[in-house]
Amino acid sequence: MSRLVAISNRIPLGDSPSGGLVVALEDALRSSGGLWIGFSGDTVEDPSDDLTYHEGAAFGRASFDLTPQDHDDYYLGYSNSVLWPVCHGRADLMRILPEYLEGYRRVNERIARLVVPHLRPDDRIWVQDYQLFPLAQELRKLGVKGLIGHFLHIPFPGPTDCATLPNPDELFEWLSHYDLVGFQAQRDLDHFATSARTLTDMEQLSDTEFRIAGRSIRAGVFPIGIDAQAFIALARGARQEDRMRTLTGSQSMIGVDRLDYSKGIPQRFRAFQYLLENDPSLTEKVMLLQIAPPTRESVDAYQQIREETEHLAGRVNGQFATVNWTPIRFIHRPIPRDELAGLYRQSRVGLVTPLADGMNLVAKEYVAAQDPADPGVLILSRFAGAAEQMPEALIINPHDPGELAQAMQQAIAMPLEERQERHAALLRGVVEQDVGWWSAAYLDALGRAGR
Ligand code: ADQ
Repeated sequence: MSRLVAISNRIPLGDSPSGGLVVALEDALRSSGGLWIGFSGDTVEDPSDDLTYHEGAAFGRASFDLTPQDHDDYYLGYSNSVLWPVCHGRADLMRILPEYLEGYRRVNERIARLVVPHLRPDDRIWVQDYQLFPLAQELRKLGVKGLIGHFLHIPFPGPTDCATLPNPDELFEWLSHYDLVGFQAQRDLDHFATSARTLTDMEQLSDTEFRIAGRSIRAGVFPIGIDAQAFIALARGARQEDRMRTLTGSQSMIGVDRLDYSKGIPQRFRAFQYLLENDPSLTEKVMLLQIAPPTRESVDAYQQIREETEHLAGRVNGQFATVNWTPIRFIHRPIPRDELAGLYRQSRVGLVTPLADGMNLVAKEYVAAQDPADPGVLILSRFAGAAEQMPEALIINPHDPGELAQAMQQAIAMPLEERQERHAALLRGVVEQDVGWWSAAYLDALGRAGR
């Protein structure tokens, strides 16, 4: 089998806890003696003009540094102040500066130059996510002829959102240089087709074949999964000491998210407030544990979401707390994965209420962590890619506090038998369509997409 080369914005070095993507790529890379290339996380004024190799993994790892200017323009700028808000339906939060797009192009071009000397002619190249849309075009310019695929972890914008980008044509030009473009959900493939048709002279050849800018590409839906067996084992082995049940008779609900405006945390808090206002019998009986480590804090919109959520949690607690009871517990730190698995398992309700989300792995982790004999209930936003695969969850519109509050009430009161039935169906999907299934399905399609 030809070698797999994965290229992503960040490469995990050291022994930071592995998330789903890391596990997925590691598996796929190990089996093909592959190479993973990405940004080291270090910014330096004068970065090396070659990759740095790192020992200690079952596959090759090579990293590059960025200058502080590149990091500002490419990462914080175009990637996270333009593409991220647009892809998550928040064009109002976009900040367009000319140097952002220039920096984005410049860094992608530089990554291509760094990578090319390390490639072999029959490598399969798998580019990850929105930070690297232009990479295939840059690699092609340098003569790379082999298979190049892209996988987008976040939603693809529809035509109205796409049109708010400073350069919608260029986005499709970038994508046209890939052999295969993979999306999380059918919704994203549909958006891609509609946006390309609306904004370019794209020709659709079949459900999954397109001609853009004179080039043929394939596109497909490959919903990402988690390492389900590993997570089940982690949750089973979690310490039984049940901190959340120290509150006698209480039912606990859990939310775990990066503190991002796409995750619907304020909407979740407002729905909880609505629930407590309308059902006084829940006083001292129910609590919401929200774990949300801050990210991208130097981007204004992230400072605002942090202030908004802290303010709301304070208000709800001020309104309802008693000397024995704090309705919302808000933790701003990452939690070790074994502890996280245990907390999921102890929570009667899993709250996954994003306003927009590529997939949302927390929904799958929550299901995998449950005790099948006495499982909790997943409340899932219709705007998470996961909703397409998980219809047995309580599917809600996160914008409607009344609907969400009602789902919370239904989840808390749900009889054991119904909880077991819903959970069994959800667990089957999470186990069958796990992260290994995802990468195998994608790489199989990439292999067949050769020109
Ligand atoms: P994210 O937006 O980061 O990922 P998500 O899929 O929920 O969203 O993954 C978050 C991961 O971080 C989960 O594994 C979760 O357990 C972990 N995590 C979050 N908060 C944590 C905390 N406090 N402590 C420890 N771990 C924590 C992007 C897209 C998603 C898509 C993934 C993968 O936005 O839609 O599902 O990529 O493709």
